[in-house]
Order: sequence, then C-alpha cells, then structure tokens
Amino acid sequence: MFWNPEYETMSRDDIGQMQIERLQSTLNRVYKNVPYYKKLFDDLAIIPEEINSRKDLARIPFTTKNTLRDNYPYGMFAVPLREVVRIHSSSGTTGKPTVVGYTRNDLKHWSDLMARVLTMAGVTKDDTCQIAFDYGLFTGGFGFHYGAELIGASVVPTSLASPEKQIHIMRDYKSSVLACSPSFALSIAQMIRDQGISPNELVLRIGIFGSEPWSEKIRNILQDTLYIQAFDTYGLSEIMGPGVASECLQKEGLHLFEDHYIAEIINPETGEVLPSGQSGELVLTTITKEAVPMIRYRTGDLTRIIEEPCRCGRTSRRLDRIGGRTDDMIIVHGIKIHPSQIENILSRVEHAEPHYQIIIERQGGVDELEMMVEVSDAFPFDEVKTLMKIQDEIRNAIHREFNIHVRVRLVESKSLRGEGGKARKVIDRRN
Ligand code: DLL
Repeated sequence: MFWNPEYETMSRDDIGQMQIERLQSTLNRVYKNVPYYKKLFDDLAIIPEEINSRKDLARIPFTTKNTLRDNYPYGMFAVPLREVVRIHSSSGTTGKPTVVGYTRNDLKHWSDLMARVLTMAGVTKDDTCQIAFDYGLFTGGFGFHYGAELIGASVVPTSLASPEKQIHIMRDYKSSVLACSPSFALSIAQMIRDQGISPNELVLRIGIFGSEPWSEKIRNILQDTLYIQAFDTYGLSEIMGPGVASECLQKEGLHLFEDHYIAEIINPETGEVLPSGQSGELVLTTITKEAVPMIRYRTGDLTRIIEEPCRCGRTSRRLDRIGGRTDDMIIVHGIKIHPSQIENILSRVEHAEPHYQIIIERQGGVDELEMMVEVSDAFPFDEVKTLMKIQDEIRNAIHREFNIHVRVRLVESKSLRGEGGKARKVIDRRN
C-alpha cells in the first residue's frame, strides 16, 4: 500500500533530478534568510546556483547540534516567526535545547510523510491508532497524530499514560495500532503478561516503534507477546521529527523519504563522504523544509545505505537499522541524555565531581539506571546524613531534568577513572 504512489515509486533518475532542484531552492532560501549561511557561503565563496550535484554539496561544511545551540533559539530560522505555526524542541547537549519550527507547509509535508509511515506498515482508515508517544515539545506524539488523522484512522492520544492505563484503553477502545518507543512497548507487553491478559482479548495488529535503538530480538519479543507486526521508524527533531525513514511490510531496512531529504554517509572521524553501502554516520539535508532547513546535518547516528531495490516496489534507498551513536548520548525510556547534561547537573552539587558512571540494565522490560558519582577527596563518607543528602540531591535533579528515576551511589574520588584518568561513562547492559 502506498500513500504517495507518485513519489514513492518515482524512477531513480527523477528522484535525483528532483533532489538537486529542491536543494538549490533550499540553498537560495537559506543564503537569503539565514545570516549563519550567508556568512558561511560568502566566506567559502559558495554560490547556491553552483551546487549542482551531490559532489558539490560536499563543499558545504556540516551543521551539528552545536550550530543550533550557538544560534539559539531562532537564529537558524529561515522565515519570520509570524510564518511559523508550530515549535518543538529536543534536549541539547549542554542544557540549551535545540529549537525547531514548522510553517503551515512544513506541517502539511510532515503529516503527509507520517501518513506514508503508517500506510507503509499497513495502517488504514479503518484502524484505531493508540499514540503513546509523548505529546509536547517532543515531536513523536504530534507527528504520529497528524499522520493518523490524515489517513482517517481513529486516533487515541494516550501520550505517556501508565502501561496499566494504556492496556485498559487498548482493550476497551479496541486499538489496532500502537505507536510508541520500543522500551515503552516492552513495559506494556510485560504488564500484559503479568496481569495474565491474553493478547487474544486485544485487537492490536500493528506496532510502529522508534525514537531509540532496538533490535531484532526485541522485535520478536514484541511480536510474540502482543500478537502484532512490529515496524521500525526513524527520525530526529532537527530534520523533521518522526517521518524521515521507515520500514515497509518487508522489514528489510527503512525507506528514506528522498523527495524530502538528501542522505550522505560519512566517516565520523574524518568527515569524508563514504562510498555507498559503507557504514558510517548519517548526514541529512532537508530539501523541502521552509522554517528551519538543515544543510548537511550530522545526526550522530551510525548506519549504512542499502541501494538494492526493495521487493515492496518503492524506489527509495533504505537505511539499515541504526546501529549506534558516534557520541555518548544515551536513550532511556525514549528520553535522550547527553553526558554534558549530567556533568552540568553534577557541577551544581556540592562535593560531587564531574566523573560518573551510569549502568543501564533492563529488568522485566523496564530500563533501570544506577549512577555512581565520584566525590571530592575530603568527602566525609562516615557522615551518613550528608551522604544521603547528596545522593538525594543528585537523584532529584536528574528526575527534575529528565523525568527518570536513577539510583545514585557516591564513590571515592578517582575510583571510577581507569587508565588515562577517564571514566567509562555509560555501561549499557540492555542487550
Ligand atoms: O526521536 C523523533 C522520533 C519520534 C522518531 C518518534 C521516531 C519515532 P529526537 O528526540 O530528536 O527525535 O531524537 C532523535 O533518536 O538521532 C536517534 O539517535 C534516535 N532514534 C530515533 N529513531 C530511532 C530508531 C525523535 N528507529 C534521535 N532507531 C536520533 C534508533 C533512533 N535510534
């Protein structure tokens, strides 16, 4: 099933041609309207009209989360605020969030892409879609919501209600589609098991999961416990939100929506563009976004591009499952945490040193975090009251910032730092 058959089955030549035309108009727009790009292009003598191929595109330097942070909040916007009809944001690397905006046209494209995501997985207007992504500044809830409404499905916006409530609603409202993060789906699956509910009591048939890495093993668990077909979907707020690439019924890679984005794979160490098929960091350029176009944005996500045509008949190239990150960003319960944000929190706590180690484990489908934090040499370990106070302070600050629970344990100075004086910040035992 295709939502946009014309674009989804376009010949490779036509997609290539369309990408260059749309790229040129995007480059012209940012050159005219975004002082950051005006200066960058002028400094490097880049003339938008001269960028006529993917090879030319590689002349333009990358943008990163830092570019957005340095231009916080609206410096990268290519339209005046009065043309922006929606604003979302995601956690930044050092406390400052990255802010993204959408014009009315951007929202139209986004909804259309999300309708594509859902249709690709077999969702139709006869379905009832339970959307258990956070509705708010995070792009997940609203992205899926608008796509499902466009298809004409019935939308149940449960957002982050507890797994218990999700199950009640799923059963009583007869939800046939569940969209959420895979870790949340695991919590729901676990509770269904614990409560002795038979999946036959539900009419759920499709799960669309994303916003964090997951594996074939988790796919199998979710499919087997919920009696569904589970699909992977990928996106990031800086580029659009969800609606960047998604799996079709074949589940052999995520179709990249190349009529809206140009993808490159680079060596994360050198920045060199890698030949097609090789694994590296995904770099994306938006070619239809009006409010905040991004040119050569380094996603930090590791993957490779699959060139071979898909059996589903779509002509777009596919992304392999995201295999990891180039940085230390961790994702728990779908919430993204950058090490620098933790360091920021610790810097405000008396006695705490910016050296810590987080151990993530999955117990019965739920991610559990333990965090060890080094304290200064003079820390009075025998004063239990002080010890508890500092542990509480860190735990509460993390809860306030990320809305997640973490067990905190203070440890002696330098006890976490191995060779070279560097602590391994994250030990992820979930897989
Ligand atoms: O997570 C957007 C989204 C919402 C995607 C709902 C899919 C479903 P951000 O919060 O900006 O946006 O986080 C983007 O999440 O760079 C990846 O590291 C990670 N990520 C997203 N989808 C996947 C996936 C949304 N399917 C960051 N597999 C990205 C692995 C994913 N990682």
